[in-house]
Amino acid sequence: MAFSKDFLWGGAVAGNQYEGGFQEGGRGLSTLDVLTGGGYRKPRMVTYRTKEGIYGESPVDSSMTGKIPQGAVGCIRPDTFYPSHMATDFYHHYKEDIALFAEMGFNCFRMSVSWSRICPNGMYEINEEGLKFYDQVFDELLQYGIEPVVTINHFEMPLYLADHLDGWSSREVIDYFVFYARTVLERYKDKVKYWMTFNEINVLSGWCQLGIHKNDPQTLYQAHHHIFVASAKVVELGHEINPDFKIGMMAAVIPSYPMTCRPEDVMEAVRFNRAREFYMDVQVKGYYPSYKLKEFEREHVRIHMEPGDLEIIQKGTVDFIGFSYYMSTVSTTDPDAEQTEGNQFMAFKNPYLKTSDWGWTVDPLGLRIVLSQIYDRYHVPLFIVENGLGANDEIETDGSVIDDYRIAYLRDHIMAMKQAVELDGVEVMGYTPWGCIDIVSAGTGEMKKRYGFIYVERYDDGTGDFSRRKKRSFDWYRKVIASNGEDLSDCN
Ligand code: BGP
Repeated sequence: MAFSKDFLWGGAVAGNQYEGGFQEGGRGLSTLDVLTGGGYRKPRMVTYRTKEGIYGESPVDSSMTGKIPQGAVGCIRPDTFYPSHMATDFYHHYKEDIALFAEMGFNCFRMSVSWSRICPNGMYEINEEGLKFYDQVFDELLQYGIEPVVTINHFEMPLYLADHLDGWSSREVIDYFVFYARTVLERYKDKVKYWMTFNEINVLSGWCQLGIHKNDPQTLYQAHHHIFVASAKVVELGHEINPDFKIGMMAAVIPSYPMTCRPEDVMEAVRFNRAREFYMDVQVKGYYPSYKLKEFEREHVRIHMEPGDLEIIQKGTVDFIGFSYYMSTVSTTDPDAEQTEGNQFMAFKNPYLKTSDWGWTVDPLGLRIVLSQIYDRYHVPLFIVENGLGANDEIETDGSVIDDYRIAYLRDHIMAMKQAVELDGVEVMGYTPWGCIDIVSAGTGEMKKRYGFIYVERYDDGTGDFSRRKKRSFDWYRKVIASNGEDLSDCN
């Protein structure tokens, strides 16, 4: 058998995309609450109000950057639809959803805790009702033997911190974040063992994700430095609270191949891949790598550090690397190379590979390649905490959803993961496909872009009764888990 007996099989979601209940139970507002829906090549919008009281909106690019003018505050407009407000209403459906996950045989479930549900304005006030909600969710999971895998921060920040402190550009936010993290680590120390600090740390940018109003390299990297310090403090603190905690980092892994064997293309791929490796070097090895320090020098980026920051980073290295993997790209110096959509950025088209309906390059072998490369470089356990196919699922006249394309995508990726374990000796802890139940897309704000094994009747015009139905992939994945990844055959 390729996978160990305690291999973690489950699924993954994020608060702002599935939880809903945005104004229930004392929750405060978060930056993502003022993000409208969008669509394929139709940007989501941030809605805001200027100092003069004028409403405005500005587009969020594919990297979810989003900008609002200095002095303006994020605001909800009464005439506008915000998909995350109800999302897929896990807030009221969690018992039903968890029962379905248990039926599939999940032994883990990756979810995030909402900062503004615990600390409504992001500061030192605790909302007991918010804590109780997650108590109930974790208890429900544990009753079925499902381990929660918790992301402490998935792409959002309390609106108050963005509006009043310019988000992560302020050093003070480190203390607020550590306070919030301490609150959840202590509260759930006997219920949750697996944690990740920041989702896809390597792509965080702009107002929606970081609360910053400028997105130039100086502001961005200073904000990231604060996040590194905050994350390292939380890792150390977590290990003090419960030495059995496994606390990981989380990165978006989108490997890039050189388009040709021209050394310039190869160097371009090195540059592209380093943009991600930087975050792993800091959080796993515990230092700022030389190639990044040189880049800072060239770009005139000066990170302001307090005495002790580097020691904090060194001490707070993570126990494992969690990562998302959906696609690969290619690197080229050819300005006319054909582009295609990508996860949070425009990618280049690989002539050897197909793309999904949303333009993302499908590359299962790329998963084996990155698993080997990352493991060789860092020698820590790896956890694939996101992988999946966003597709336009249709309900047939008999009520079924036949998502064979999703089965094929996941089968090929699980096969590649298995080869990495069996043939390359990579230590993989677990696999949690993304959006195991349909949720709102982060990039496009759509419901139409579905990833789940479970279909949720919720649509982009705000209609739908939130009822759940199993797709064909539901039974397939149940069989995969039951056989610990040995039986990947279709259920025909
Ligand atoms: C990752 C994010 C997720 C998720 C996923 C799929 O980058 O961590 O939050 O949404 O991508 O992206 P999308 O929802 O845009 O299809």
